[in-house]
Amino acid sequence: MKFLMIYPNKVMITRAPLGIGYLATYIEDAGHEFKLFDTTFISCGECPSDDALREQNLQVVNPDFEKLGLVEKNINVYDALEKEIESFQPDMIGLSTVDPNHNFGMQLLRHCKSIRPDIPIIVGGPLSTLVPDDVIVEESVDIVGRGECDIHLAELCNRYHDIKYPGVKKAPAQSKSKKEKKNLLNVLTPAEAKPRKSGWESLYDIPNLWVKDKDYKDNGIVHKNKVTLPELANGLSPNLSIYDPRHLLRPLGGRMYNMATVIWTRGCVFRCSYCANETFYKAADASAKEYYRKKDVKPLIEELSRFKEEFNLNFLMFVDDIFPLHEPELIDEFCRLYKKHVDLPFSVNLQPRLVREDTFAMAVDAGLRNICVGVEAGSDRVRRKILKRNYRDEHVEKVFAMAHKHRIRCSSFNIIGLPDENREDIFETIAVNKKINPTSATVTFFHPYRGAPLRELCVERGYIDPNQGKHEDVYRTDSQLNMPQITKQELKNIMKSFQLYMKLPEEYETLIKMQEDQSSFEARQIREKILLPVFKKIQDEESKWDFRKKKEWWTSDISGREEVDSKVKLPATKPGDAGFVPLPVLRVGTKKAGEDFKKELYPGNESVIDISGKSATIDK
Ligand code: B12
Ligand code: SF4
Repeated sequence: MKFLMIYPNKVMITRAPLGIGYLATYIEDAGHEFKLFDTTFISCGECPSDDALREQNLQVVNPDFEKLGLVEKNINVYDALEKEIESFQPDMIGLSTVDPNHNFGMQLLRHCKSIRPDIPIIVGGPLSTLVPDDVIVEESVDIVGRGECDIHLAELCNRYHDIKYPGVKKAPAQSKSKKEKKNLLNVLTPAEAKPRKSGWESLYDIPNLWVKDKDYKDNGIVHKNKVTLPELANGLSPNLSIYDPRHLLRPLGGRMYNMATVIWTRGCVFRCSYCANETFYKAADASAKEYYRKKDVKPLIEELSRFKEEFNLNFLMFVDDIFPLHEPELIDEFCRLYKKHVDLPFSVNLQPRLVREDTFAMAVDAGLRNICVGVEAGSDRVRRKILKRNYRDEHVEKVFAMAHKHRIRCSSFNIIGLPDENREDIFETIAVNKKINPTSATVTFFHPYRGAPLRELCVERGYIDPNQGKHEDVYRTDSQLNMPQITKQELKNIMKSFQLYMKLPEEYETLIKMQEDQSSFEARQIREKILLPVFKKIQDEESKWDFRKKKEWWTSDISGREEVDSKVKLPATKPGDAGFVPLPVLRVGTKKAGEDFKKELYPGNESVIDISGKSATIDK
């Protein structure tokens, strides 16, 4: 049978989602046809792209996306979907959603149902796992998939094939090795082996699925099955060839890479309150420990080296919630094989508590060149009490010190606008970032996505409406919380200035504060004419990382060495201290300081700026 999967990516967020990739593999492996309808490169609304939003908040420097074809096509997405259905003639339609794209996904499904009411529809993905009741009530939805459905969606296709094409043999399964096939069969539960009912009723007992009764409209019955966890050790690889190759074109530090997002482990042992992790493992009735699973190293390496060849990759981005640096033996095996068979620079996500010096050094030796670390909040109170993240500043500082020592790129991840967080708390986050000196700091607004325990607190305190449904693009653009201690506008202002506070020397603080509220002409002038030019100089330094070239160039050189060997000139990289390129020391409030500013920051028309006392004024 033919399965059409919809990926309703409304804001152009590139990177191929692995979940859909795995489902494609297992469906094809079971002998069915899989097609993806991906809206990433179709214009679906007014929201700017994710990368554009990050650039607006000074968090990254983007290459020219348009030149590289990374643009949204101006066509009607509903017409495009209709055409796809007409030409592919699917037997079943699937949709994969997370909270912010769920509403849009549902609009697409309603359209599908209106033109082809005969095609059954299944919705899955993180949102369906977290809040299945919110999904099953939708009229256009027939089945909800919960948890990791690698095996069970394929099983649904098998059974639906038998309903729709009784007696017709489906194409043979495509698993390449016997071992893989055995693995596929092993995961099927005894429930699947018992004698089945016929017709739609034969779908009622598939693990992980909630299936509407054939008489649902009259009796409202939903057949709910338990969520099981697939065994990962020898699992199949995701099919990335279903994606538009532009998903692999990713910027890092201002340069473009042919980069695949890949994953070694699934799950996480922590239970931070703003994250869906705890709700995920509870849905599967598992402990955090059981939920954290890994693929065996050998099949993982085979997968990565195959991807490298197939997609001509020059960088790998591991998206594991926590890369297993805390398991030395495993890392040792991984690093040895990775160096030999993959040999590409790579990036990982780390939890500060789990980082060890020895495994960190091994990973750097194998090609680790970028780390992403959740700092989230600088205030100990906010971090521990609100976010339920139990580590101290020292843990964070240690990880970034390791990155600097090994001269690799490092990003901090930060959230502002958390429940009960005030202005002072946010400035503690800025202070920690100043101290750890990351190459780049990603900052987002807290958003209480459905399924995160912290959402309940927001509802309880009246910070959000319990039925709040507008989730699109909020996490980069706006806070959605109405809190007494800080306004949405102030949060927006701080977001716009976070990078300036963090990267410019303290002497600039008065000026930065003066321009936080950008509603006046003066404030805009200070930002554009004084602060941004200085900031750009610092940011340019970050764009000089180049992992695409010779291996020797993968690490930075903070001592300013110009060459690796006599024939090859290195770009002048100083990323290890990228956040703090020496700037002229300014003494705000003195005549000398005013002159310094004029010369350094506003060459050509020095008369426009007058700095006196603690405040600066700009002549119009
Ligand atoms: C990697 C990742 C990303 C990457 C995706 C790139 C990539 N190549 O995968 C990037 C950075 C782009 C990303 C972006 C976002 N992410 Co994200 N991301 C993750 C992360 C860390 C891992 C996802 C993953 O690969 N899991 C492994 C695969 C195998 O699992 P899976 O994707 O869930 O797929 C399985 C099941 O869900 C199911 N399934 C999936 N689709 C379908 C469809 C059907 C029909 C069926 C039956 C089953 C099914 O079967 C799959 C195979 O087992 C998760 C955290 C997590 N633990 O899941 C957050 C997570 C999914 N992200 C989240 C969010 C909020 C976002 C953003 C909205 C953030 C933002 N505002 O920008 C965007 C949305 C992007 C988009 N348009 O979809 C939230 C979702 C919470 C929620 N309540 O919905 C999560 C859960 C993290 C969290 N904070 O809790 N993300
Ligand atoms: S460490 Fe990361 S993935 Fe794990 S629970 Fe916390 S936020 Fe979620």
